[in-house]
Amino acid sequence: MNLLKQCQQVLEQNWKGNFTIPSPRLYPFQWNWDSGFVALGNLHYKPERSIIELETLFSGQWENGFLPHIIFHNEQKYSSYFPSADYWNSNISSLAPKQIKTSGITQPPVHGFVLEKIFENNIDKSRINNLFDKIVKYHNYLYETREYNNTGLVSIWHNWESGMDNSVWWDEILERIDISKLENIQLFRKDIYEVDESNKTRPLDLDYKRYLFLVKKLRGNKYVNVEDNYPFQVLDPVFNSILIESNASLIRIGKVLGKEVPFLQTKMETGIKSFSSILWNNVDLLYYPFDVLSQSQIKKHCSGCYAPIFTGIPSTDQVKELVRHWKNYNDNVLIPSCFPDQIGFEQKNYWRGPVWININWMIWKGLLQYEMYELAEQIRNSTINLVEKFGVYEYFDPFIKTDSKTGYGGKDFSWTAALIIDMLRSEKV
Ligand code: 2M8
Repeated sequence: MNLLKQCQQVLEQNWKGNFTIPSPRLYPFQWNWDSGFVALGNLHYKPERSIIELETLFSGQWENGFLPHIIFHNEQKYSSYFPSADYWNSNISSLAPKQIKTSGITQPPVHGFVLEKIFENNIDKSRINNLFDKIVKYHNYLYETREYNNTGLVSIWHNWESGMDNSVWWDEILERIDISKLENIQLFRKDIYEVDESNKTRPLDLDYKRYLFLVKKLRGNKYVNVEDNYPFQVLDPVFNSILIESNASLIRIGKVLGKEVPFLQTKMETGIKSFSSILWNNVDLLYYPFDVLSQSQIKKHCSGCYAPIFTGIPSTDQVKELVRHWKNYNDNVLIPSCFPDQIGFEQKNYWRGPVWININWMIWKGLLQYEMYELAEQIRNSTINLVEKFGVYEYFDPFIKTDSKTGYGGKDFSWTAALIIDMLRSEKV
């Protein structure tokens, strides 16, 4: 079967009537940024599903605009995921929807730029209008609740909010949580039974204990705020690049719909400046996350260092510097989640080394904006070849030349399928 058909089949199989699960059994509910990427893939062959995907996702939006990272549709039917809906206990907040259970943390806000793509496909204007309002409300929440010191940059409060769960970026912060002082956190992990070699490809129990410690703290505050000394407060360049990209889309859509969003415009302009002053490192010539508690950058070379390219934030000179970094390392062109010379790098372990399709898709898109067509095309081809050769996996070995198994994690992974469809269907420039 050709790759396009194979990817379409994955999206078909994971479609649940009004939303798409990321992967069977391993992730049996609706995930926030996954749904955005899936909507982009569906636009190429089932465009109606793209808008339904977002509408269903926003059925989980809270009254204050917050958009959870998991919406537990039909939670009684699926028990193959931990932490479960009951663990999150979103009902603890009066702001959470009554009809459906959700988590209490969010994920990178991809929905604005996805909506713009849907809009370009001429899908029902009143439905676009509705979604537009909901996404604006979500961005307002982010700036009103998460903005750091009027910088136009927002904080994430959990490593799961980054979407790059066990990235080496978060190691030091998580290690500050003294687990010997934790009361016994019970783990009912399910993920480890759903993937091969889980001891090498998924986070450890100890990691999960720390993740749940943070969840407990957040739950204690009904997920609405954090104390000043709450340990995980980070200005993540990936999350913030995506936020700014989505803002720009909302501003453009708003102009056509006759709905101006000056608040988002101002925040976006301020945020772009703060990328230079807070997240750019002038010595290493990379973007890094900023840890609010220690007031310092997290200086580790990861795929996220390049995310601002997606949003057109760096100057052309900065992009050239950025590109030089990863090309020095990798003749396969694709960007690994962590570079092999970094402390904590692990070849097979999730966000600690493997190649992920969504981040490479973002860089591909970004390079096109900078008219770096040749490199962009190399990324597109390498990404397509990788999936063609090894399958529609969740993540891939960064040493592509190894003979052994190269795709890891969930099989039939939706965003891999969706973004490959998008790459296959995009005209070569
Ligand atoms: C992974 O994260 C979830 C928690 O949200 C997990 O490990 O259980 C991440 O790769 C995240 O980015 C992704 O959205 C999610 C579903 O694909 O899986």
